[in-house]
Amino acid sequence: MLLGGYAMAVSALDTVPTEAIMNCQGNPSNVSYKFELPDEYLNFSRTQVYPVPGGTKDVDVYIVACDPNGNSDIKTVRAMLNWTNNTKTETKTAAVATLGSSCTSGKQALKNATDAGLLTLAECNEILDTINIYKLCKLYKATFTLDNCDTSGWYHVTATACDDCGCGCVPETNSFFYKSIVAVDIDFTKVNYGPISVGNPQTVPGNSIMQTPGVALPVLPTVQNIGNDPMDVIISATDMAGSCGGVPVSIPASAQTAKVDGEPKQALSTTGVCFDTNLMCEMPAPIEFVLTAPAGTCTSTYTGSLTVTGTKTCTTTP
Ligand SMILES: [Ca+2]
Ligand SMILES: [Ca+2]
Ligand SMILES: [Ca+2]
Repeated sequence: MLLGGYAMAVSALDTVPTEAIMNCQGNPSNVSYKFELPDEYLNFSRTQVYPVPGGTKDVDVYIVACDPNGNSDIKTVRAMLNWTNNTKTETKTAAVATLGSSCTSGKQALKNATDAGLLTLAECNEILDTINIYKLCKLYKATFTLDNCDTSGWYHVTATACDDCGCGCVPETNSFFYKSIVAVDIDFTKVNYGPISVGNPQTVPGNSIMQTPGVALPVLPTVQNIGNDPMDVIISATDMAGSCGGVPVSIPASAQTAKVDGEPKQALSTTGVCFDTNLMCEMPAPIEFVLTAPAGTCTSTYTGSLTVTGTKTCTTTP
C-alpha cells in the first residue's frame, strides 16, 4: 500500500540508540569518616596527643573520601588544621594512604583507629568494603607537625573532598586534644662556688643563654621550659657534706639561696622551694645561686647536689 508515495516499514523488532551524560553535578565527593593518629590516651574518647619536650610531633589526619560516581571521581582531598585558639591555620592536600587488609591485624591506620576506639569494628569493616568491594571510597592521609611550644588544647581538623565539579559537600570537622606537658631543661652540670669563707656570700651568677657545657666556660646557670604551657620552677638542695678530722660535717641546704628569672631569692631546702616564674616555652631564664657558709663551718671540701624541677604552678599540685 502506498501512503503519500512512501512505503511504510513494518517490523516486529526495532532498535533505537540511548544516550545519557553522567557528569559530576549533583554527585559531589564527600567525607564519610575522619580520625587522627596517634591516639596516645586510650582511656578517653577521641584523640589525645602528647607534645615531645623540645621537639616536634607529627599528627596524621586520615580521611575516608567517597564519591557516588566511584572513587576514581575523587580529585582532591584537603585537611585544614585550626589551632592556638583558632589564630593559626594550615591546609594540606591529603595523599592516598596505604590501606591495610584487616581491621584486627597488621599495623595500619584503620586497625590502630579501631584499637583506640575511634572507629567501631563495624565502621572499620564498612570502610574496607566501600573501598575494596564497592570502589566508592579511598583512604587519604595528611600530616601536620606540631611544635612543643604549641599550646595545649583542642585542635580542630576540617576535611573536604572534591571532584571535577568542585567541593560542594559539607566539610567534616572534628577535634583532637594536644596535651599539656611540663618539661624542664638546664644547661649546667655543676654549681661550683669555688673557695668560700665564713659569712661571705659566694655567688654563681646565671645568664639567659642556653650554653653547651664544656665548650664555652664557664656555663652560667640557665633554665628553660621545653614543654608547651607556662612553667614554674622548684629547686631543692641536699646539705653539703664535708669531713673535719675524720668527723662528717655539713653545710645545711638553707645556706644556699637561689633566684630564678625575676623572682625573689629564696633559701633552698631539701624538700624544695618554688619560684613563680611562669616561664614561657623556650624562653631561657637565669638562675643565680649564692652560698654563705655559717659560722663554725670547718675547713673541708663540701659537696652536695641540687635538683631543678618544672611544675605547672607553685600554688596547686601539678
Ligand atoms: Ca562525583
Ligand atoms: Ca583517646
Ligand atoms: Ca647559661
